[in-house]
Amino acid sequence: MRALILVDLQNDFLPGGALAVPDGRRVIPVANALLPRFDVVVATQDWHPPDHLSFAAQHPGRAPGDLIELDGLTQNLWPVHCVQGTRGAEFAPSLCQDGWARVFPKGTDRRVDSYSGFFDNGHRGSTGLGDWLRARGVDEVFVMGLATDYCVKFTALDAVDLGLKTWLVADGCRGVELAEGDVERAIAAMRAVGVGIVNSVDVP
Ligand code: VGL
Ligand code: ZN
Repeated sequence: MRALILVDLQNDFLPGGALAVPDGRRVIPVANALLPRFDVVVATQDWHPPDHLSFAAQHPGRAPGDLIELDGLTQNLWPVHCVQGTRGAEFAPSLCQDGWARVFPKGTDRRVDSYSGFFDNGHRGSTGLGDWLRARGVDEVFVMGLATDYCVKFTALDAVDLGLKTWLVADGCRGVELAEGDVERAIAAMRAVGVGIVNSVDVP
């Protein structure tokens, strides 16, 4: 059984949003076209409390892009984004939500960031997505969304770790690209652990 995992297709990651991913809007039609071809569709939702410690605003004198240590991990600081209950945290209005089986919120613990849709960055807490997929007999996942070099990447890497056959839908992703080459390096890191790279038209 295969599943489509839609990663963080939220207003704040689209142009005009707090953490806009360049060209991010281009992935919405890809998601809408793929959705009806999957029996199981799930979405992750970056869902932070207003005082989340990944926000630069929580650290006087720091700015987005600075690196700090948080909960024993290196943490990139971000602008305030995807705050629970705000418009920025909502899914893109043009995104079709028909047939979604479930939404998995992540990043809800203020002390630790959660790029992956499966686990927080310290791999201490789980969103339940892995168990949920296993309970439904899912053994193959197609991952797409925002952003290639953060949440998409870590979701795909964890999927591989969990023993799922994992595909990246390349045209369904865009990256933040804080440093030039981040997207290319993210794709290389995914490929290196066995993630297959496909375009949406080639999804069987
Ligand atoms: C993301 C940075 C911070 C993402 C989420 O969805 O890729 N990136 N929070
Ligand atoms: Zn976030």
